[in-house]
Amino acid sequence: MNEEIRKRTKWFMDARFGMFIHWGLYSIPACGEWMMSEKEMTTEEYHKYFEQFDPVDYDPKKWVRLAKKAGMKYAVLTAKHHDGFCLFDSKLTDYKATNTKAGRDLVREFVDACHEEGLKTGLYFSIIDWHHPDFPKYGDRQHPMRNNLAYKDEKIDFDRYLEYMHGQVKELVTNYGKLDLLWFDFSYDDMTGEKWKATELIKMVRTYQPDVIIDNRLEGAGDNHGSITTDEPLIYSGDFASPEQIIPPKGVCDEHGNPIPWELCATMNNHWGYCNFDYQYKTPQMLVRKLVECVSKGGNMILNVGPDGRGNIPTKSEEILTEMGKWMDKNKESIYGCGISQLEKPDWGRYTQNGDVIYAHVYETPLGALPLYGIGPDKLESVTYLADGSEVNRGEAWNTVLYPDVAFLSFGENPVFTYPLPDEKDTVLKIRL
Ligand code: H79
Repeated sequence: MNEEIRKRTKWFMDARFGMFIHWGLYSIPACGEWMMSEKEMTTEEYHKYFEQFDPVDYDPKKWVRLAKKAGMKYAVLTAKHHDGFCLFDSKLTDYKATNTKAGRDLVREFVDACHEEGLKTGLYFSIIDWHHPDFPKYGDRQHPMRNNLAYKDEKIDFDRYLEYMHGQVKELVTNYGKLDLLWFDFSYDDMTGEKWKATELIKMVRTYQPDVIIDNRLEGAGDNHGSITTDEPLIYSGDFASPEQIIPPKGVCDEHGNPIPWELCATMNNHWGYCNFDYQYKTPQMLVRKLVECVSKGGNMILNVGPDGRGNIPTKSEEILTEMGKWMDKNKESIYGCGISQLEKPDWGRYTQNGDVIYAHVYETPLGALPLYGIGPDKLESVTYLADGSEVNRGEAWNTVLYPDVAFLSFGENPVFTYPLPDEKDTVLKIRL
């Protein structure tokens, strides 16, 4: 990984946990952000949501405070998703929040809220646009009009689209103060890299926001992370890989096998945009474990919420974030600034590590003493429960012939480590060597 990327991404790698916010016109029909494409709707049909859009409860401070409560360090809002509707006051289109009942620039309020509350600020921007007349339609993989013969022989001027798209990105990077993160979405098939005039785009972005960190989707597509994994990343390679709804089994490495920054983006249920029939929420415990898994593999997790059309984050999402926050309150030290451990993954859970300090995330109650694989009994300096700082009993060093590299911990009477392990409260041990 080049030094520039390492420097830029320092805060991001330390932060580890962020909030993704998918919000737009699609929040009104409430069946996910791909609705326009899935239902193959024309812009005219979709326009009714533009007319209805009236987010009377929009208060981004509430969102940002909830993110903080959950232990998240950054937030990323969809300034524009694939449907082309802009939450910001773009001078290049009328298709924007300013012209709805909202009557104002909703991105500005979000950015201001992040800045005020001290959260790193990110904007998501779709490089795909299903509203713009010069974006490819018939035959395009995902365009709502992909099957509409009326567009079969339509002439478009893609350069005009690129000028529009670049112009909007320029608005975002010049009108809202310092941005910490830009999340472009997404390249596919041969629509990648220079098809988007990505070199020119990134040069422009870096002129105004030299330190902003950028995802890899102007180049990377699907399983292909792009040139970010090579010694000579292209200018538009981005700063981090962005696996979607999958934790890479071994994290993400460059071509030499060295870890590079990455961020899992994941939903709490099965949709990004608000969906009023999707109750398949992951539990807070599962999501905490996924966060720990990301950290233990050198990555971040950006967890999504999909506020409804009025601007409210669903109660269920709020509950989950609150529960995760309770865990984070006690155990955040094992997340922030932490990463891959020098020790192999133990059977009973996971290790994260920060310098010399190892954090043992214990998911399974041991049968008797807990074996700390990879730590010789004489190497162990101290072990405490991260949640309350109390000391964990050192077990007897036993069977040092068979297990020379395993220190054993006995939990016996310590009430923090109850049996069985309480749900939603995975125990973290802080180990100094
Ligand atoms: O913004 C979120 C998604 O809308 C976007 N990226 C995240 C961050 C995304 N775009 N495409 N994909 C994710 C992958 C494509 C999934 C698809 Fe489908 C499968 C498109 C059509 C079939 C999912 C299922 C969306 C519609 C049906």
